[in-house]
Amino acid sequence: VVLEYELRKALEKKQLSVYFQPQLNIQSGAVLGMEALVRWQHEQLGFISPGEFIPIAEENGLICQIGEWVLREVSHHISLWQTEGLQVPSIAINISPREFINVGFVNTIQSIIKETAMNASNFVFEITESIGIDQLDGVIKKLNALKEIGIQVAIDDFGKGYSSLNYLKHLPIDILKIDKSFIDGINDDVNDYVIARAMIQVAHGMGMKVIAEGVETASQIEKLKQLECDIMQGFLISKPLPADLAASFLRNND
Ligand code: G
Ligand code: G
Ligand code: MN
Ligand code: NA
Repeated sequence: VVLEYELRKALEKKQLSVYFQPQLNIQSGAVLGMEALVRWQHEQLGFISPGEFIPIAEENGLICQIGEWVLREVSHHISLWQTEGLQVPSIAINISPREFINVGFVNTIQSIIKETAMNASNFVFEITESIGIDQLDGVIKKLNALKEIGIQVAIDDFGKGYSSLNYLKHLPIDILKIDKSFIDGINDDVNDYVIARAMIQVAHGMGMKVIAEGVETASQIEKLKQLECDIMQGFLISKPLPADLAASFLRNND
């Protein structure tokens, strides 16, 4: 109740910020991307987790304004970093179903990209299985429109929800992100291992790249290397970083 009001204020008063979590090539360690993750520092309440406020924003529709703000903010940082001479990898942005289903979604994205003079190939949009399998035709059309602009599409938290393989079969997806729950058990739980292996095989067979989410141990990296997973992301490599530290990360890994 209060949070909704506070969140509106936070957007106006610029109390939100974007953090960036690096995504590395598993074999070479090169930085291939970073995921943008929104953060909220409240004056009195302190840090409020996106796990808490994103669902509220999805419910009251504020997520659409947050999403536009995140895209502008990310664009701003990309410009700055490029000016500093940094090699900026693609930046992944989480898109909620509520944003995606908006009639004007693609147009809004297109005009922000134009207005901020960005190259669309700087962006990967992460969608989840909850995007709506019942309106598959509409989803496909929109994803194709995004891809025509030059934006890549990743399917996030893969394996956690429903209709997973049906999504892969029908949607124009470039990157599959294996949900952290499978990575957690990849060394100790044979089911997690076998499922992760199958997901990587299926994705590669369909020409997709694979990102392992939530990598926390060196032995997970070893397993993922064996399975020829492409990209890793997780606390072992780096937690999500504020923009200045993300820039340092890019500089140090150049
Ligand atoms: O950063 P953290 O792992 O705590 O994020 C929690 C959840 O909030 C994740 O599901 C993540 O996808 C979501 N999230 C973080 N930033 C954004 C954002 O900018 N937009 C949307 N729609 N979701 C986000
Ligand atoms: O739903 P989505 O995959 O977008 O959420 C990403 C969330 O996962 C972010 O909130 C991020 O902080 C969190 N995250 C990223 N790497 C790790 C990790 O290695 N361990 C844990 N516990 N969380 C992680
Ligand atoms: Mn994500
Ligand atoms: Na995820």
